[in-house]
Amino acid sequence: EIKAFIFDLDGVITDTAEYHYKSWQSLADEEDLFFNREVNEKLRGVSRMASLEIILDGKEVDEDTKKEWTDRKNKYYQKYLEEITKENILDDMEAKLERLKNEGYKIAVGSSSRNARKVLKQLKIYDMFDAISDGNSVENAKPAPDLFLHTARNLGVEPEECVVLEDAESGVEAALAANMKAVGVGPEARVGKANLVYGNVDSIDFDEILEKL
Ligand code: G16
Ligand code: MG
Repeated sequence: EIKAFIFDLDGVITDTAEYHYKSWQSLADEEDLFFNREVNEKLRGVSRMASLEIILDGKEVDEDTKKEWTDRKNKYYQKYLEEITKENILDDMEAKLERLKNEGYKIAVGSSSRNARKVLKQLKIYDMFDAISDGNSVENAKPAPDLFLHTARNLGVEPEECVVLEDAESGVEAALAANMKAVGVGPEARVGKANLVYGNVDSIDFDEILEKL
């Protein structure tokens, strides 16, 4: 029996990927690192430091420099976050969240981002959620199941009673590793391991999810 829905943030509720992209691009330009949209695509759902490692692609940099670079990227990113408003909620996601709440389901956010709470406040939906887990909540990032298990514990439900909505391969893997049902948002090549896949946020059908999972 499904009792809760756990939503990824970037790529499911809102599209902050573009701001992450621009922020990494600024850093890469300043530090002469190879970066483009194709590399950015690999950073979907990946934590901040792991993202830098993907960009570095084996290039050796000392820890202090890595820390300075990720801090600087985050400073750029946080500037973009100031611009975010309700308009940045994807499609009719807010109506969908409200409907689930009204039907008695618990709703939560499970995001890799350490800025997730700030983003939710900017979107003016922070208070809707029964639990919020972010990049500060657990040590092991997606694809480890820890973040979603932490969320289920906070909601007071069993992992088997949770449905996770994710746009990243690492997030789908994390949900399945947590013994939860996974709904993928995006192309099969990326989220095809999920129990149910929708091409985009707009086509997510909660009646179908409740019927099939
Ligand atoms: C998001 C993004 C990732 C980003 C990560 C960490 O994950 O998809 O690209 O690297 O958060 O963000 P921050 O630097 O703000 O801690 P999610 O899980 O919400 O899709
Ligand atoms: Mg995501």
